[in-house]
Amino acid sequence: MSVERTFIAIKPDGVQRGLVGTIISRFEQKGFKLVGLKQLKPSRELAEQHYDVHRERPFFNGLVEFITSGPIVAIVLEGDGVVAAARKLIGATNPLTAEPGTIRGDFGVNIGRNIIHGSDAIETAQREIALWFSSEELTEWTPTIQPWLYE
Ligand code: DAT
Ligand code: MG
Repeated sequence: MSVERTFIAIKPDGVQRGLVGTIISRFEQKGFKLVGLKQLKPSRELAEQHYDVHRERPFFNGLVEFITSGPIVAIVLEGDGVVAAARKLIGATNPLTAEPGTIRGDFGVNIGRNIIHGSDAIETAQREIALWFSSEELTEWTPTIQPWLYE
């Protein structure tokens, strides 16, 4: 059985626009297991660490301002291939070019307000999960539908 996990964050625009339930539903309906879920207003330090790879980019300060501007919903999902599959459900970085049917494609119009974050690789996911969650905040559990999701 897989223990692949990814880190998802519903950004302040997604929370303010009332998209939390809709977005969580998409991952649940796909068949991914929720193992971590919390709402928080991130500190500047946490946001800067999360986006450390973009520190030298011109949009970095605006991005950190935005992410720290209000509550976000932090999520850990588990399942086979969940890192790449969640990125696919999320869609391209720019919501204007993201395919319809994806979260960004269906709900966004601007790259600076693209609703949701998802880890881009397994190693990135491990780093981000450790940054946002303590191990006690993650729940090990077996959904009763598991035999209907995995052979
Ligand atoms: P993704 O979130 O799809 O992994 P990324 O890691 O390249 O995209 O960038 C992180 C976030 O930074 C992205 O979700 C939105 C913001 N961003 C990226 N490129 C940008 C740009 N050219 N202008 C403004 N914001 C940008
Ligand atoms: Mg990224």
